[in-house]
Amino acid sequence: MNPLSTLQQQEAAAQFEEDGYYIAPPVLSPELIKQANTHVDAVLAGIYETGIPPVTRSFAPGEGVGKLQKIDNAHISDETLQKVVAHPALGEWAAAVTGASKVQIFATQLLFKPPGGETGVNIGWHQDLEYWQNHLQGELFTAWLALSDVTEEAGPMRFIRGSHRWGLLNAGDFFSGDMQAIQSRIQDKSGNPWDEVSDILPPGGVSFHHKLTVHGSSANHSQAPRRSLAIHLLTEKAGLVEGADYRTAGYLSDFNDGRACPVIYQAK
Ligand SMILES: O=C(O)CCC(=O)C(=O)O
Repeated sequence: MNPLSTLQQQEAAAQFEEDGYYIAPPVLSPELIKQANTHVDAVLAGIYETGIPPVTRSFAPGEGVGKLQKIDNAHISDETLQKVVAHPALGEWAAAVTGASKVQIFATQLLFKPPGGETGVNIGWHQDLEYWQNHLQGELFTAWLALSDVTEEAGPMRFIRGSHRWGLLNAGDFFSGDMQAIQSRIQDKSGNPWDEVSDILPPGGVSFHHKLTVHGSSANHSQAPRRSLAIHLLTEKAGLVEGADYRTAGYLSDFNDGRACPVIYQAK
């Protein structure tokens, strides 16, 4: 990939700061995405190339058909997924949106949203920091990489523009099916208008969102599964909450392990 121009970097950083998200041009090649999907299928089926199982998964292989499959740190189980999440092009954009000199992965989630159905396939409105606040602090954010065509019909992630300025509300719930109830709870707490933006991405496209940006997604009404990797990142301005024991912290428990948490950008 060509290095990003100063203008591209400035535009990305400005939008991230203003809106709490940034939708980048496609970053990964169709060939790599095709390969990645073959390896996603293997991990879903419980075939772990490295011999290391993912840190957690919502359903055992073969179970949870028709439900949202969430596999935490699938990249430790598979060399191709490792290559994808640590791709230097993602690192370049991640550094551009934050202005960071170092960007490192601290966890990933493989999300497989099957088509159809109204329950068990959405992701409730939430702020990511709700799930990290006991263990991590500072500059934390997420790269969300599309592995399939994420159209409006496919149940794309939706951001609430500007919500990264609302503070930590602790009113969300990733696992709730009742989007309307959570929206009301968040709006009651924040008192701000609700401006939804769909994160429409082609395969290989990536978006970035701030740790406080409210986001969620509805059911997949397209014909194909919605496939993605949420790659959670920290910069040189972030670290562990003092005294926090990350080893018992579910999907954060691989924190600082070399394979699970590669550095994907380092300024020269
Ligand atoms: O995949 C989605 O719709 C939401 C994912 C998410 O919550 C995240 O990337 O932080």
